[in-house]
Amino acid sequence: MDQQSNQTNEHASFLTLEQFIIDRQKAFPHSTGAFSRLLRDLSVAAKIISRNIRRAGILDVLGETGTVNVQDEKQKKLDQIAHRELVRALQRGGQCCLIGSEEASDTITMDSDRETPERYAVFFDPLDGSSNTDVNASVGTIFSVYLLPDEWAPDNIVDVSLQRGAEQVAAGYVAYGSSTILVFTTGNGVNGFTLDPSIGEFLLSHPDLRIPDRGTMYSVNEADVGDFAPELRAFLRWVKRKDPDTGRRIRARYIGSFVSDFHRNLLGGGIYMYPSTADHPDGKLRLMYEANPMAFLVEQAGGRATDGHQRILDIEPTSLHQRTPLFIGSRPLVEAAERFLRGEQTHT
Ligand code: AHM
Ligand code: MG
Repeated sequence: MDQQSNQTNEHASFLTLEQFIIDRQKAFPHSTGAFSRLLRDLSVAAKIISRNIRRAGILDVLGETGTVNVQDEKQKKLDQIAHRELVRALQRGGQCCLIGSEEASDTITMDSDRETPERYAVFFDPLDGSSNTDVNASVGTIFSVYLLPDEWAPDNIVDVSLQRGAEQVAAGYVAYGSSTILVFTTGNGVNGFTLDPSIGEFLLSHPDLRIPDRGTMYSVNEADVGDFAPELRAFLRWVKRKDPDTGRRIRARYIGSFVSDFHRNLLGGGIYMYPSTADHPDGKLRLMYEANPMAFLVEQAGGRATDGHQRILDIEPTSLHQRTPLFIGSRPLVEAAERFLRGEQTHT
């Protein structure tokens, strides 16, 4: 085959995200064009954010804005750009009537298409791990989608939008790493799409992702170990033992960018932990737009997510920015962590 036909056929076997959405529309929770359009809007925002990140060093988008967000964290320019692009895409699309973002103190309500029967609420962390952007390490966007219950009305919309993670109709993330990959679930398994920048399309590259049971990596900020509960320290000693079956030790991997750490562990098997610490007594990660979407994804991939005692998806939310301790990844490793935290296991 000559070089030209090789290039022409390069994408022939890959399904685009749009084709996938159309093909699977019937399997989507509410099987409507509105839901498909919402996913497409999110993917368009992801492409724009990806383009900004890829050219960050040559555009004036690195560094801080001089402002802090509601959690008193310094905002990066890219945090604000990512937030703005997601809000714009959802506003343009008209399927979404409420947004909760890490970068906005309150929920944002908007006029959505009054003809549309479904009303979606979307929660997102526009740019997770954004402290990594200035050093060219990978970052990500996390999103979580709910359908508002029938009883919603303009005066109760904020209250009814805070639902348990188990009610999510879709969730996903975009990892801006050595390539840009969008991974999402609608409750029917997990699929990953790699962005081909030359044609501007997400292509199905990781169909039906399953997290391996045998975890080969653990991810935690071990600088905080002095603050960890004794039960968690015991679990860490156990997890680092030589595996009696393989004679091998687990490896430590921690980027400090939840999306990237999660994505790596999803593909290779492992456990990510952000427990409560002295600085973060309730854990650091936020329930509505970090823990819940990743918990939905990991369960759909065969894994598990808890706060150490309770399934993440069962936690009743009380506020938009509430935090939770998080143990997420391969089921056997997360279950072992829970046994230690409950005091049922104390040593190897
Ligand atoms: P962010 O949403 O403000 O970026 O914070 C969340 C990030 C996660 O991506 C990452 O896993 C964690 O904070 C790292 O925190 P630490 O530096 O305490 O280990
Ligand atoms: Mg974050």
